[in-house]
Amino acid sequence: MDAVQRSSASFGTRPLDQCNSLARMSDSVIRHDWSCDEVTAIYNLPFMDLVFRAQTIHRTAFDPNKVQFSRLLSIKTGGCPEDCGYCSQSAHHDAGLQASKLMDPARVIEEAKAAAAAGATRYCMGAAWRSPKARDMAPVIEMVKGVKALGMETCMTLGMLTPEQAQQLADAGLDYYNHNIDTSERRYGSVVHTRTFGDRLETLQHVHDAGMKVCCGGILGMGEAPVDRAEMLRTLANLPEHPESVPINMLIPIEGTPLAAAEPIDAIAFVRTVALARILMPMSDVRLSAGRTAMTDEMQALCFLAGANSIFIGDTLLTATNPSEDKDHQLLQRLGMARTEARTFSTVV
Ligand code: SAM
Ligand code: DTB
Ligand code: SF4
Repeated sequence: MDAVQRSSASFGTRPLDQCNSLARMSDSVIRHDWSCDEVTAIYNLPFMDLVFRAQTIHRTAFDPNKVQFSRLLSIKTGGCPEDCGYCSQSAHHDAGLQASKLMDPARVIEEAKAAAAAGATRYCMGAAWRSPKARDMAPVIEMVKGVKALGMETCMTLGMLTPEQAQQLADAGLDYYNHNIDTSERRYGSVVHTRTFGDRLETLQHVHDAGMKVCCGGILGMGEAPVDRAEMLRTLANLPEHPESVPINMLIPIEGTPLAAAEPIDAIAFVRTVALARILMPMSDVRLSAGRTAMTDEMQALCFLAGANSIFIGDTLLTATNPSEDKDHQLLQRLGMARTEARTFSTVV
């Protein structure tokens, strides 16, 4: 997708040319050659200029009053051999979590039906694995096929994949694979010690080569510097194709994990990072992911203004809490926003 810009597509219910007369298509040129200085300068723009620029770009590709709903399910919880410093599910930390076996596919499909009824258009299934074992592939493939048959988009996050596993999942019809880089390359080794930043990029390549859409983002509030946020997004924007989906998580501090006492990120810095994601990756879904329970309505509204266009709904993420459907409904109503129907990618010229 090194094409330059979208011309006459429509998203949601409104044709682009009606979305906003302020939209300047020249701002939404797709680039893969950002320098560190350029992205840092954007991140540090006066806040009003930054958010205006992000919102202007946002309106060239998306209906600004729509938000896409995804729903998460932990299909295999806890006991993970990786040591990610933020995660409740690592066997290296004691977060008091009960480890479970892989769920039965029939149960997963029942849960997905309830999510569809609540308005979710994408169903994301997560497993606490370093990578799936050969014996895991048949049940996860059954889950993909069953959830797809409900008419939902499917997403999985199962850890590292071989090219063969990625192809098996793609052949089963998996739409998205989530695999986050989580922070900048220079900081990665201080957050995770059991794999490298390069390992993450390798799986992303396998996912892309197998023809699936890439969902890749990170976590803010792990004690990183602004340059780490900018560099994380620069890595994603400079991939040969932008990830179709970019989740921006705010760290949920979990007792028993090494990052339990991390200094919370300033809300304005968080919004700056969302805006930067929107500016660098104009056509990607930018998902306001984990951590919404700790955000005010006003902070979430600023994130939407800065270009976030997707959220997780339902009161649980994988193991942590998320705002209730009622609370989200009230927020979107106050903002005059509505959920999107299934996402349609327009042809890029
Ligand atoms: N094991 C798989 C993996 O690591 O790719 C999938 C599950 S993992 C829980 C998915 C993502 O959730 C992580 O990459 C991280 O971005 C996010 N995450 C995990 N714990 C979090 C926390 N406490 N706060 C915010 N985000 C978190
Ligand atoms: C992502 O970036 N965020 C989601 C999804 N991808 C898999 C996961 C958030 C997990 C939050 C912590 C928990 O629920 O344990
Ligand atoms: Fe395992 Fe994923 Fe948690 Fe890391 S983030 S410990 S890989 S479940």
